[in-house]
Amino acid sequence: MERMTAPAPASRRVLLAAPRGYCAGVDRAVIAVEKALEQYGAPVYVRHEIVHNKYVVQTLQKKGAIFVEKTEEVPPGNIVMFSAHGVAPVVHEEAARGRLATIDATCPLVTKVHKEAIRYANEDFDILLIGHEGHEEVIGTSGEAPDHITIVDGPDDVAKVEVRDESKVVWLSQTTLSVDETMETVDALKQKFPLLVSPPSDDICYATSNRQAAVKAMGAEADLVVVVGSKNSSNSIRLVEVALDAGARAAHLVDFASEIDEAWLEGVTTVGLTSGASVPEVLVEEVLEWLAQRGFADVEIVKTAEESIVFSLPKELRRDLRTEAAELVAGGAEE
Ligand code: 0CG
Ligand code: SF4
Repeated sequence: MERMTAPAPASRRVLLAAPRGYCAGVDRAVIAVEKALEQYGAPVYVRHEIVHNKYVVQTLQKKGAIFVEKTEEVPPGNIVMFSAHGVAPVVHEEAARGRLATIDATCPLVTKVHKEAIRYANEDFDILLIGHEGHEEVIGTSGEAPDHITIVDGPDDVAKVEVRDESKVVWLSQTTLSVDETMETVDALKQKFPLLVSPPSDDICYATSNRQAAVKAMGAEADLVVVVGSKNSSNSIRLVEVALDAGARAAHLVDFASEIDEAWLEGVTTVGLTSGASVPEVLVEEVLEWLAQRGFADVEIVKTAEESIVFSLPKELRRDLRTEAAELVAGGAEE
């Protein structure tokens, strides 16, 4: 009898992007909340999600962090922490009015863009801030100089941009944009304003660019790219777009392994896997396990950069903020 052999299945593999996951700014911000909880006990109020990740937020909530959207929601005499995405100066004023002690967990690379905005506004430039309208970071940066800043939300927005003086225009950007799309926007702006000045250094941060470069390197080979990250995480969403632009047949953003649809694996032999800058590695490990259970146990690392940046913790964590907050309230009562 002739022996029938089924065709051997093409070998299934995972291409795992490196770098992926936590950047230095996220690591610092999350540790800052944990330290504040340790130092002062719960609750610690955090204005806005400390980073845009569901799991991180839920984990910190369980430890006693309370996330609020408005400074006014924090009762006087408490500590409020500002998220990694940064805040406008008006938010610092709100905190002072509300007699709150503050810990600023704004990423130093976002602060750098704030400083550039202040400097160009002082020189009376019109600032074209490339970024996503309504994103927390863009709200914070534009709040530094609202009269000088116009938000440009991608290349399609360029046609409607108007400036006071074409010889005094500079572009700046949100830190977590698509590198390629931002260059398209800049090219279109340069066509319109030939004297456009560029920022002194890249505003899109190292973590954003490195994660995009890694996913680009694997995109063409992947039948499916899974990006771990939350739906409100700008840098994570960009990884899905970059994967598709690089040639991936499909790409999806998931918070957890449980959100992966089995149907996505139909006809797939190569899965690309990465995660946004606000995503803890444990969530990637869960996806790797989920994939291994379905025959994707062979993991190859696609490494395009080495990262070693670490930021020191916010300086306020070295002060006694509980006493400071109590004094603010006592001072308020005497008035
Ligand atoms: O990518 P965005 O700016 O939306 O933020 P996320 O919290 O996801 O990660 C980096 C930071 C801060
Ligand atoms: Fe800072 Fe970049 Fe991380 Fe944002 S993504 S927190 S700018 S290092």
